[in-house]
Amino acid sequence: MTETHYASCTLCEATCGITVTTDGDRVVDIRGDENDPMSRGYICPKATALADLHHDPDRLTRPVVKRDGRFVKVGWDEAFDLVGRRLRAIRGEHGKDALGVYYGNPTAHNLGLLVFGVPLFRSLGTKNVYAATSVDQLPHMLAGLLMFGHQALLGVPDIDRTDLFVCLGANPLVSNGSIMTAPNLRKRLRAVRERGGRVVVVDPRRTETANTAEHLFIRPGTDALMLLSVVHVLFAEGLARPGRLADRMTGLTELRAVAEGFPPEKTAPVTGVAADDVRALARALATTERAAVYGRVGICTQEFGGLATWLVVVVNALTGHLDEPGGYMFTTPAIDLAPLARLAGHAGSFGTFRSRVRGLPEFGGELPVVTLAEEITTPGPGQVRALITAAGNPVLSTPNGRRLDEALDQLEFMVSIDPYVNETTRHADVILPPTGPLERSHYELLLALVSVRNWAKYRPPVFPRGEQQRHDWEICLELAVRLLGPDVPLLRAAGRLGVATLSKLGPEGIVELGLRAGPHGLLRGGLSLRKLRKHPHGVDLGPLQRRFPERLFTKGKKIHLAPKEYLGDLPRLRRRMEQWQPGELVLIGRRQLRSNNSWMHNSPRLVKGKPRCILLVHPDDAQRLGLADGEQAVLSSAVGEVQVPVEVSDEVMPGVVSLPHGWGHDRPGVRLSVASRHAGASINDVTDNKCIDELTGTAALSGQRVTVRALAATRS
Ligand SMILES: Nc1nc2c(c(=O)[nH]1)N[C@H]1C(S)=C(S)[C@@H](COP(=O)(O)OP(=O)(O)OC[C@H]3O[C@@H](n4cnc5c(=O)[nH]c(N)nc54)[C@H](O)[C@@H]3O)O[C@H]1N2
Ligand SMILES: Nc1nc2c(c(=O)[nH]1)N[C@H]1C(S)=C(S)[C@@H](COP(=O)(O)OP(=O)(O)OC[C@H]3O[C@@H](n4cnc5c(=O)[nH]c(N)nc54)[C@H](O)[C@@H]3O)O[C@H]1N2
Ligand code: SF4
Ligand SMILES: [Mo]
Repeated sequence: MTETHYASCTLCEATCGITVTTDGDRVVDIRGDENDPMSRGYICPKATALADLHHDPDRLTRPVVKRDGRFVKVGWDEAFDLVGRRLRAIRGEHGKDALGVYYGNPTAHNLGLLVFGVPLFRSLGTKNVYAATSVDQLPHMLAGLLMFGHQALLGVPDIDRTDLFVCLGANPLVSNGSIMTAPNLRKRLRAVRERGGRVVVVDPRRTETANTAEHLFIRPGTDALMLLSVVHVLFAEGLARPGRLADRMTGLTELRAVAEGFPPEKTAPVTGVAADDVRALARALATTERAAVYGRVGICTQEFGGLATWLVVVVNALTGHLDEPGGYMFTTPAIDLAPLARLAGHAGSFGTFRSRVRGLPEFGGELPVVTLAEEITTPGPGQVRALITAAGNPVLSTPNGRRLDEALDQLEFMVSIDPYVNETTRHADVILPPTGPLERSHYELLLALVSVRNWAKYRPPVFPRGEQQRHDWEICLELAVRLLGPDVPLLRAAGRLGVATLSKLGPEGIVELGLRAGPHGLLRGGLSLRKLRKHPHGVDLGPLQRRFPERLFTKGKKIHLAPKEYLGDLPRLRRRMEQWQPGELVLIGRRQLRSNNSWMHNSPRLVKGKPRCILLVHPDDAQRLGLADGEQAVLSSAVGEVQVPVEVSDEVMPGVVSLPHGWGHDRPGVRLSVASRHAGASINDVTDNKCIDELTGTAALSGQRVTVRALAATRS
């Protein structure tokens, strides 16, 4: 007999509502949930792949332990005993910093990892906590911290009400939006144009999004220069009008002074964006009542990611679009993590300590992952000797992945909380596999902070978890008990409840407490878990509201437009501008609709068809390098090289080549039977972990210098 369930696709930030039809323990069908107030029936091709994931014979459902180089199934107690014993011994002998942690992207989409995992990692007391943050959104969080006083204050473009959407370094038609939860962006962007508005995409590639919009090519890594020129024009032409919040803003004088040195005519040769286009953009932003500048991963993971991300906020503020409808706004989430985090002392921190080997700054209590490999391989006090990974695949997803791949082999012990034996977890001594997305309940804790409307959604599991399975939160709670004993902040935070009660409470209990304490909870008839259960499609809480100044966490509720950290980084940018040479060949990435970072290539329906790990090369460069369409080429850098097929395309600007990330599944020992037949090559075997945004320690994945040669030429 078939049954219908309402669930969420937790693969990306759009978090679309889905309707799952099951027959016993089988998924029969997955469709968009027409009644979800946010997604209204929209899904992308990845949602149906949740069925492949659920039924994937390669997915682990029981713990495995490595014996004589092979993984063998064991019971949970045996696995937990081993992990507890080994990690305690290593910590006992070498101190807390000897334990390292890396947690990855799916954490953000997993209630259990958020409320039990992250607090566990923080409670271990080690400096060596690493996350996907530093190959992703770290610069956005830094801007939140330095400008508004809280790392969780991330601005969201009010896309449904804007008349000018300027999109830098993002391709929402493929990524489905990031720090902008807005399912069906194709429809939402079409609506902007249909109401007479404009969409302008600034990107080194004419992306799928750019194809439906106005497009300006920009040379990778130069957004900060272009944005400074926008600021220059705003001041020079008397267009800087911050509006309602002007009285709260500090740093206007400093901004005017620094922007003076960056007129568009001076930056244009380096950025590739014509001075006239920059002037026109500045004027349009200043004169359009509802406009928003939005920047995403392309402006974060580059040499000047900190500066570029800061300047996006600055331009929104100077043109009066900060915290205004149709502009750059802030949410009112039903569970508001920002004040809770502040209570717990986690409003954010930057540079309070530095990494041991390279001296990179901590952010939010975590170190940049570009330095993890050397923290493992460099002897001395504080060396990482054991590693916990959770929901991460840093061998494929962080720069110089080969180096990390080798470093993992030197660990004394490694445990991974992950459903797959993949490029990273193959190094583990123990793998603890959690339940899958259809086997656990879900509440959108994080994405409600970055959504284009306010809403709340709770979804019970589609399938009950099997007797022999464990949820991520159960695994993390058990590890907390084994590693830390009952007297840990994680457990203390819940009062004197103790492990048994916490385990009974589970993520649901925590959601219930959070809802009641949240801004929608205290109202009469406010939100509770019971109410959310009665609305299985989710509850719409309306459009974004003005939140400033109340929402500011700075002293005196100020908005700091020119923090000294950014001003101090400007000489580095100026040097780069002055030393720039034409003729460099640089590498950028590319996301693909049927991929999800590195980990969904084991779904037959997502990988079928032509190979997709292909290098895009501009026709001028192809001619110069003697490359033809379909030929194999060698892409190389200072740290490594890969062999990839070439597609000659004027989609990329001259001097730029593009390769998608997340491929390279041919390493020995991975247990991904579908993915390894469509292996591709890993872009991060070529990216250098020494190329970083020096201000923030974020990986500069984009804009690294590379060389490309025809494979045939190599042979002859
Ligand atoms: N289908 C699919 N969806 C995904 C993912 C996936 O792997 N596949 N990953 C998810 C994750 S983890 C994230 S963080 C989001 C990211 O979401 P987006 O930020 O929308 O992701 P990208 O498609 O990588 O877009 C980055 C764009 O920046 C451009 N770019 C590169 N360098 C520069 C530069 O220096 N300046 C400018 N202006 N542009 C530059 C690239 O050409 C690219 O078009 O997507 C999420 N959604
Ligand atoms: N060159 C280049 N590199 C990039 C990027 C780029 O654009 N270019 N993008 C960067 C970005 S934005 C990101 S976010 C990172 C992603 O970096 P990571 O998060 O390290 O990598 P993912 O590929 O997302 O790997 C996710 C892992 O989590 C496991 N997993 C999936 N679901 C769950 C779950 O519910 N619980 C647990 N415990 N495990 C789960 C999967 O099996 C997989 O091992 O990659 C970054 N790397
Ligand atoms: S856009 Fe696709 S992957 Fe993202 S939540 Fe929706 S269905 Fe899932
Ligand atoms: Mo990401």
